[in-house]
Amino acid sequence: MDMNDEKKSVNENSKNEQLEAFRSRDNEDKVMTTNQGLKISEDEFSLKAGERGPTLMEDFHFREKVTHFDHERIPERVVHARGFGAHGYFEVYESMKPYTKAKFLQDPNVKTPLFVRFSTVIGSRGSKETARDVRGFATKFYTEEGIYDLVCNNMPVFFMQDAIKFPDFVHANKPEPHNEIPQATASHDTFWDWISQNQESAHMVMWTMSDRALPRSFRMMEGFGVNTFRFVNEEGKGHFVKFHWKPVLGTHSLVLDEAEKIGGKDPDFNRRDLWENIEMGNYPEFELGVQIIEEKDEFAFDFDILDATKLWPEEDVPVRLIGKMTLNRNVDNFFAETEQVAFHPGNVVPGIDFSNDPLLQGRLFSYLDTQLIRLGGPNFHELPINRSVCPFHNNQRDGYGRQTINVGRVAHHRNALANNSPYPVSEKEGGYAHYQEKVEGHKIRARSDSFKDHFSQATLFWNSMSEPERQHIINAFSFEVGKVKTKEVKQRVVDMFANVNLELAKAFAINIGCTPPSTGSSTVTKSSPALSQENTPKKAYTRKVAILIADGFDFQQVTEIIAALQAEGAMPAIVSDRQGIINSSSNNQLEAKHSFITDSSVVFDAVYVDGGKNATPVFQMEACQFVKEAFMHYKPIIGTNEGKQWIEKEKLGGSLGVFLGPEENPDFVNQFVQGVASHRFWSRVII
Ligand code: HDD
Repeated sequence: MDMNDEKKSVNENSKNEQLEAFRSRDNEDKVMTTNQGLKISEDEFSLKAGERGPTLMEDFHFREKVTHFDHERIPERVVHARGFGAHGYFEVYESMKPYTKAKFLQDPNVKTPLFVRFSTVIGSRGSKETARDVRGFATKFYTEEGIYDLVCNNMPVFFMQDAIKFPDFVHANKPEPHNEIPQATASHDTFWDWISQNQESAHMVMWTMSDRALPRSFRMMEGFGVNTFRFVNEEGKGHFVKFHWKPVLGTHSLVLDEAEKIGGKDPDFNRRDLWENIEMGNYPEFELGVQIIEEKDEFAFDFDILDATKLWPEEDVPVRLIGKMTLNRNVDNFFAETEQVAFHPGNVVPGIDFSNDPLLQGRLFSYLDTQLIRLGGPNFHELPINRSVCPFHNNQRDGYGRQTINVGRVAHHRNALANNSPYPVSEKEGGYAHYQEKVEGHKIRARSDSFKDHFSQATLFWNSMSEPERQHIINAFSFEVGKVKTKEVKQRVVDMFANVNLELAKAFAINIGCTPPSTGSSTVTKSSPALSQENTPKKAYTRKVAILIADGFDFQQVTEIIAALQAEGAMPAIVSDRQGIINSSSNNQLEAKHSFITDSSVVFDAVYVDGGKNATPVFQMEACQFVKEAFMHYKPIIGTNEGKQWIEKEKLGGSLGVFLGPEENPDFVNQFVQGVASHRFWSRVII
């Protein structure tokens, strides 16, 4: 049979339709059975020898039930254990034919289904989501030519240049092996010992000490393919390419104190945000960007384009936006989809190929290998979430958990018994052909001199930061390295980062009791505005605003402000000293779904306090605390009626981003809504 006979076109719904065949929703009104289909008469008492006697071995139902339970867990991912996934689709804006023959990048009318898993890296499966960490951003495209995995992080560089160092780095970063402390953080001796012995990590450490490591939402992070890949077009011409995801909502972060508190209040903060927004129809969107370098320009830069500790400054190599992904469907079952999904940077389609980046080369081994232990054998491609939507045929057989029943006696290539099927096809007919790059050299364990500048781009990153971003980096070093117990390690970190920027190293050295360095080596003055989050899009859309009201609140004023926020797509949430109905002074009612007991200001982006004529002293105290905390986190605040008086009593009136009215300022609602859209007032003086 010709392969083309069974080629189906892929559309937005192809994956969903395929998954439907595996969904089970038929438990309702059904008799309980064993896994063998036997009807069960009793599910609460095990079979015993006498009412007070021992349980009998022959109780097959008990054994089946408990055995299944005993085996419910699989090993968590060795890195990126905690993650959260969603389904969606991708559309290309215009054909990328000049650069790549990948089919899903040709036709703007085609919607390619996909699945994304966002993750933290170091924490275990149950760890808090707001830890200072890199975030994973892995996308599985179900294309008509097979699966394409784009396995990204939210930072564009990596800790090392060669994958052989990855196990050492992860061992140093994970909780220390003797006592498994600390969880989900790099703030300990082994991590900083490794960093200070591996100076190629300097650039990536600058990113992890920056606001990028504390994303406000998975919906508000960039994604970067990090490694250099290759586009190959129909003519066989190659171009180097780096991939980017740009969130339509812009790139936004939490502040450190907020992130730490949320870690306790709501360890699921990021997944809850993604889940709820998809449920509400606020579908997250990310544009796919590519940076392209011609092969003739491989050596035209002052860094090696195969070095994963280097980015390609966007001002030098512009990011071209070539398409958009929309996430529009939550999973039905976390384990079946998010936990069992298996990514692999080696899952490519014709038109996408690799470079000789030594980090990428190592990744191409690790991902398939890790799935074998994690998912228990070689048949994980048959799991519904991992199945390609285009047909797959080969002579691979058997193994744990095999589901396909391959009919017939032939499982070998080349055969005459089955008309030499399945058979390979030429490149012209869609067969994947590796890019024919000419390589030669001696077998050596060495690294090119072009990989040896470890600090210039770390300084470029520092130079590109706004003043508040720099202060956050100093705070982060002071916190993370401050937790290190070994003095020599701390001092080595200080001395290492003096090579990035002397003022930075001096500032955190003082905070952590080290000797401030007197010399630094960086002469780099270049900056890249694209690296600062100050220059990212900002919107009020989906920002959460706490509305603090007590009994006797001003219904007309409160509903006017709620309507103004909703008009911009912000999400007001009523908070009071109790959940339930709150009565206004005019006997109208609003329902509080949040209380001071269940929530605090850290899980909101802005605060409105109206108060209420019947507010108790305890309400006033709680509301003031709520507002003060939001104030400390530079958030927009608005006050009316009693709320306004409390804000003034706390001496917060007149501060930047605090809006009181209507008497003092008739335009205060409008200004507050604009404030919600600008997110934080960094120039506010915090007393
Ligand atoms: Fe990796 C998982 C991203 C370097 C080895 N990696 C993993 C995931 C992401 C990344 C997003 C989670 C996928 C998921 O949600 O299931 N990794 C990256 C990026 C890197 C990188 C952007 C730098 C360019 N990784 C890297 C190296 C190695 C690995 C150098 C090994 C030599 N990564 C793995 C792994 C994981 C993994 C052990 C753990 C779970 C999994 O693969 O499926 O194979």
